[in-house]
Amino acid sequence: MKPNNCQNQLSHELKEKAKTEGFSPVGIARVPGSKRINLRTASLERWLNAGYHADMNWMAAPKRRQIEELLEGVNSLLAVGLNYYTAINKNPEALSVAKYGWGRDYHKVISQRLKRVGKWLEKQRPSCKWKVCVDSTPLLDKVWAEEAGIGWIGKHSNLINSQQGSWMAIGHLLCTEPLTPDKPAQALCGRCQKCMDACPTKAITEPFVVDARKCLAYHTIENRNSEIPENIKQSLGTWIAGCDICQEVCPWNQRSIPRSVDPEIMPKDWILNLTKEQVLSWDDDQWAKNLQGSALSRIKPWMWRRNAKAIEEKISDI
Ligand code: B12
Ligand code: SF4
Ligand code: SF4
Repeated sequence: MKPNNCQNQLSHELKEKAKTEGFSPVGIARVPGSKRINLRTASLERWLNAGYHADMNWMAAPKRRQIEELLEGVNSLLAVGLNYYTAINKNPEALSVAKYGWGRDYHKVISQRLKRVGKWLEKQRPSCKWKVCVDSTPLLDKVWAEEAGIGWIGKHSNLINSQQGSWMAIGHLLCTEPLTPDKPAQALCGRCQKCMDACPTKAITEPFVVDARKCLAYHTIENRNSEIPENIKQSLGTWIAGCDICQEVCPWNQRSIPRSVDPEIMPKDWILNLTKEQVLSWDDDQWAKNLQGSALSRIKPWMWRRNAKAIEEKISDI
């Protein structure tokens, strides 16, 4: 059905509203979306069959393949990026914490702001139902963000925007209102494969496919075993929480990309100056204080200590 002027106007205003909440880029997709959605959903199936999800069994939830299961009557979605790239560097002597975790928990930031956008939409269209999805909701975040045109999925499997690079967290506002879609994004990696070459464990087994069993981010954030596997320890370097290597080398992140000045994105001091001694000596109460309101709270105090010990063992082996 052809979008009418009223629908175009509402779609435009909705995106403007999202921008006033600090989101950039923003875009809209229609459900069920293009054929690409089916292709990417089949890729999820292939990824699961290969066992690349490691112990993340929640990745197999059937809802992840069916957006309609998340909101009855869903017609459209607004996809938003939250830029977490700042002008600040960590202390070069400190342990490395992935940038997504430096500021206030992005789940909280995106969700609070998208809820305001949802309430605004409901005011314009009182019969409209909506739902906010950030990361932990079983939705293929990057796939729908690509469909809404806010970036393409790079060979490291993260979403890249041509103006902003890939340092962004993603959120979605699903709604029952028919909105005017943006054009899906086109992939711009070309022949580059810097991320694949730079990955210390060769976790990017083929373009666009990450085997979590080899990924430092998986082992430092999600792995709940008491020991980090030996082959991973050898490649940890100073990464204690997450890993940014494949994004650090990406040419789209080398350009002059916008730096966030959002107070909620600004890094906490302890994260920029973290030492092994601190990680090992802080008790659970101290960790609880540090991790309050942080996405890094997914990493439990015992995991921080386990990760630090794995780094320590590696360094003492040299
Ligand atoms: C599981 C998960 C992980 C796992 C597995 C990673 C992975 N690549 O799947 C682990 C713990 C390792 C992880 C790590 C990280 N994660 Co994570 N993670 C997720 C989660 C919950 C699901 C991702 C998923 O669906 N994986 C399943 C596989 C099948 O999907 P995929 O690798 O994305 O594969 C897709 C593409 O490869 C594509 N595809 C397949 N074939 C082809 C072919 C072509 C030509 C193209 C173009 C694409 C394509 O289709 C596949 C199916 O969707 C999402 C949130 C969400 N709800 O979606 C966040 C999410 C992807 N993570 C995020 C972040 C920030 C990270 C880290 C950067 C954190 C860090 N610094 O340590 C790392 C990055 C590691 C990496 N290189 O991927 C952000 C990414 C933001 C962005 N700009 O893209 C997300 C979107 C959370 C959010 N809402 O902001 N993560
Ligand atoms: S996050 Fe690190 S370990 Fe995982 S794919 Fe990227 S470079 Fe490899
Ligand atoms: S490093 Fe190269 S191949 Fe990898 S995501 Fe960036 S542009 Fe694409």
